[in-house]
Amino acid sequence: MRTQVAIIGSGPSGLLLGQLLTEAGIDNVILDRVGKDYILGRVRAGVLEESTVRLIDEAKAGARLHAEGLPHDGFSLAFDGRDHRIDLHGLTGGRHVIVYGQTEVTRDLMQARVTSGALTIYEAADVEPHDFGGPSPFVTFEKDGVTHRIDCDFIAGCDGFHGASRKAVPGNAIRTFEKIYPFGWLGVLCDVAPVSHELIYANHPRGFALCSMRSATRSRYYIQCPLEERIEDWGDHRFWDELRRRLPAHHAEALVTAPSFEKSIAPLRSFVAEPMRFGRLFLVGDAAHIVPPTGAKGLNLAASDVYYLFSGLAEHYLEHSSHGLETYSQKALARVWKAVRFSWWMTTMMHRFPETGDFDRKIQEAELDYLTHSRAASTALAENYVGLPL
Ligand code: RFL
Ligand code: PHB
Repeated sequence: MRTQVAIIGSGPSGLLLGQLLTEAGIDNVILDRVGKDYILGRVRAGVLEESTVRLIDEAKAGARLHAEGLPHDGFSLAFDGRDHRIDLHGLTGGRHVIVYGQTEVTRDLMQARVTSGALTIYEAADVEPHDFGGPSPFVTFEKDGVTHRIDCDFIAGCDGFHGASRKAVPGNAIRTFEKIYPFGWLGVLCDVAPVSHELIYANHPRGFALCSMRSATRSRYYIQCPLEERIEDWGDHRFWDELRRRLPAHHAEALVTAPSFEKSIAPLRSFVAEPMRFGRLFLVGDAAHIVPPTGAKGLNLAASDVYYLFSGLAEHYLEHSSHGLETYSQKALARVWKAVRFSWWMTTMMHRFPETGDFDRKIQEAELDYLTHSRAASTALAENYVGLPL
């Protein structure tokens, strides 16, 4: 088999890139290790920047997002028992974010791909990129006991943090940077109206909590927990009790609960691999970088990588210029590091660190006080949250 761009991974970055390429008339094939239902069963991000929405529109997959997504003009930072609203709209000259789940983005992109007739191969085992240092790369995989080969011009490694693409790069060609946080997030999903119409990020002596949502009738709640916690030990009652304790009293009283139908613990990590291009192999999204979810940047960064790579590929095929592909890694990493910094900063400011002494705690209090009382500081937070320019 032959295609122009072989895409490894059918998460949001692989699907978005595939749809943009298909719309531009550039042939592509997507391969994923798992099946469609498994991918749609993963519950992840929920906040989209406007530039991510524009790209989904360009991929002709934005209709449901515009009908059902919830525009948010602000959110609350809760500490000392009170809400401190960050007015995203007022501080950024009218910008906002859209709350719409990653699962739904993925579903819409999958549907657009089916409509366009482009090929996706699910349950492809042992996917491996080859010869990307030279002019004729190819990808091999196993399907139904048979080994297959796809020859291509370029390979896009959109296969997440644990994927095969980054692992295929020789160790001496790549540099990685990592920070592991000493806690995780325990998250639940349930069908009940959200406690507030805006997101609440709470810093409390018992730990961080986040009240988010997927729609007017579906809530997503998280609490900071030690990494060694076991999900079996967290019945719904214990979760709701702990969440209430971490919220300002008026929210705790207003919280309506329902049985959760998804519950999981995610570790928090910052990670960047440099560069993001190795000859004809390009790393995209979580394959190249991970941010802790506190800044809601993971999915949005995946989308901005896709924007730079798609622009480079379109320039290559339609304008016969290699400039965009040559500068991909540099452009993507400049935006990645700013989001890594923002996510690290939000995480540091909002969580309780087990080893923190009195001095660090006082600094955290001063930071929150400054942030919520200085327009300049609030503006810096708001412009990063709605998304820096591409
Ligand atoms: P994905 O979504 O991980 O998709 C990668 C796809 O590649 C496939 N794959 C392979 N295919 C072939 N061969 C292999 N060897 C393969 N290995 C993997 C996988 O099956 C999968 O389909 O990466 P992508 O597309 O770059 O998208 C990135 C986003 O998913 C990610 O940044 C966010 O979801 C991060 N993230 C969150 N971000 C937020 O902004 N807010 C959140 O609340 C939030 N929660 C989360 C998250 C990520 C999580 N992970 C990765 C465990 C919660 C979790 C649990
Ligand atoms: C979510 O709704 O899952 C969510 C929202 C905001 C975040 C992280 C996760 O910062």
